[in-house]
This record gives sequence, C-alpha cells and structure tokens, in this order.
Amino acid sequence: MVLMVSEEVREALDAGRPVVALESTIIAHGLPRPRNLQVALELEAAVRGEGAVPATIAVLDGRPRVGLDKGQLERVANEDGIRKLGHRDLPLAVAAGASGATTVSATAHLAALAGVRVFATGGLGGVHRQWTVTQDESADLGLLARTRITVVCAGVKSILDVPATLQRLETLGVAVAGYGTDRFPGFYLSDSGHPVDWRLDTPEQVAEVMRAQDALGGGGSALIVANPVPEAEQLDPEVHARVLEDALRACDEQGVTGQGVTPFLLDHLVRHTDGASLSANLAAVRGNVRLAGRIAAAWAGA
Ligand code: PSU
Ligand code: MN
Repeated sequence: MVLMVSEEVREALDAGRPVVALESTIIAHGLPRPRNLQVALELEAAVRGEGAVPATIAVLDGRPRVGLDKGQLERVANEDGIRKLGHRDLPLAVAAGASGATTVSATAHLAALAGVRVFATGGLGGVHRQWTVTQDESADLGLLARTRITVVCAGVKSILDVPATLQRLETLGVAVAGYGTDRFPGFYLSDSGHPVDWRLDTPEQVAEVMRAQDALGGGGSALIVANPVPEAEQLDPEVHARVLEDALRACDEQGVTGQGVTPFLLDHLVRHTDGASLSANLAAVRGNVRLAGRIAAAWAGA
C-alpha cells in the first residue's frame, strides 16, 4: 500500500475513535512563514482539545501520509519547492518521489482512502470570477461530488464567484448545509450574501445526516458543513471589497494563472489588509477545526 497512515491515526481508526483530517496546502501555500508552522501545530492542538486525533495530510518524498509528526509538519511549512498537489497530481508526485502539500481535493481523496470521514479546512476552492475567460474551476468541486466525506469549511473562498460555485455544487449533487445559520458563509466574511437551503445546529444533527447519506447510498458524494467565522472576527466587508478588487486586478495584470491564482490572491489580501485578512482566515479555520472535532466525536459515538 502506497498510503502511510501514522500509528496514532491508525490506532484511533481501528478503535473507532474520532479523527479529523487537515489539509496542508493552507500551511504551505495559504499562509505566510513563519506563522504557518505555528498555525499547523495550533490546529492539531485544537483537534485534540475536542478529544479527536488530528490527521494532517501531505505527500513527502513520494509517500502520501495521513498523520504527520512534528518534523514532517516542519517540512511542509518550511521546505522550499514543496509543491501544491491537487487530486490529479497525486500519481505523478508518487511516481516522481516528489513532496507536496495537498489541496482540498487531494486531502479529501487520501482521507477517504484511509477511512477518515471528517475533514476541516478554511475555504473550499470553486468557480473563479474570470470563469468565462479562463474556465478556472477548482478540482475541489468535482472531487467532492464523488467522495464520501464531511468537509467543515467557512464556505468557499470569497475571491471566487460564490453564486456560480453554489450552483455548481447543486449541479454536481453535493449536499450543503449552513451550521447555525441560514446564510452561506463568505470565508473572510460571516455572510457571503447568499442563502443556504439547509441548516444544522448540532454535531449530532450533522452525524445523523452522514448516517442518512450512507443509508441512502447512490454514490459517494460529500457533505459540506458551512460554518461562518464569528461576526466579531470577520474582515471588515468594506475593506474586503476594496482590497479584493485590487487583488483581482493585480492578478490579471501580472498574468497569474492556474494553480498560482489562489495563493496569489490570498497573499495579496494578507499584505494589503495589514494582516486583518490573515486574522479572519485563522479565526475561520480555528472554528472549523473545533467543530470538525465535535462532529467526528458525534460520528464516532454513533
Ligand atoms: N483554504 C484556505 N487557504 C487555502 C486553501 C483553502 O483557507 O490556501 C487552499 C485549499 O487547499 C484549496 C485550494 O483546495 O486552496 C484551492 O486551490 P485552487 O483554487 O487552485 O483549486
Ligand atoms: Mn484553479
């Protein structure tokens, strides 16, 4: 088996104890150094604080790993040349012996392969605003349409075309519920300005939906639990609108395309909001990780 599951994660899975998968692209390419390593450690601690085992996922020297030790986390955070790996990149990275951080699509795939059902991240990828020109739609969406996993996120990144992304999730048949809200969250913002059709208010309710997914069968699609950043910790919506417009223009002017687009926009927002976007991003991820720990516990106890 090419997949390496850490001993701690393996033992927890075998014993039916709660496990939460965490992605690594946010560490390697979504957050500035040296803050990224601190955040990676902090997120793992937050999962443990909820009584669950963290399973950060990445590919190191061609081995996909579920559950990283501190040295491995350090490599993801600090190694130059660590790649960004979507689902489609996994076989290429394995065969080449390459190292890379995994996006939502690659993380969800590896988590499901290892038997981890609950996954926490910041914001999903989706349909980019320039879609009619670039056809740029994150592979996250297609992968979630065929993978049985519960993803706790703060919606989709607000740099995207949010209504188009919601429409694609509907078309692809991916279940979406707001957590404690009837509004779809906006990543840096508590409210994207768009409603959600379903609302869940407790981890037990989420676990019940997961059980119903399995009972109903019909292919493995995901459940998206959209958990808003608390309003007190969101980015000022006016600052968000202004700086995002700048960022999109800079991205266009500098001809950034493909995998580079998302990291470029996130970095631009961090640098031009005096760190306020970073604080909002971190608040969102922290909340998601804690909620995922509680959902994993409700799922394991079920
Ligand atoms: N959430 C964050 N920061 C990130 C990402 C998510 O708070 O950097 C990453 C995820 O790994 C997601 C990826 O899968 O951005 C989407 O990239 P793309 O648009 O290139 O598919
Ligand atoms: Mn893309």
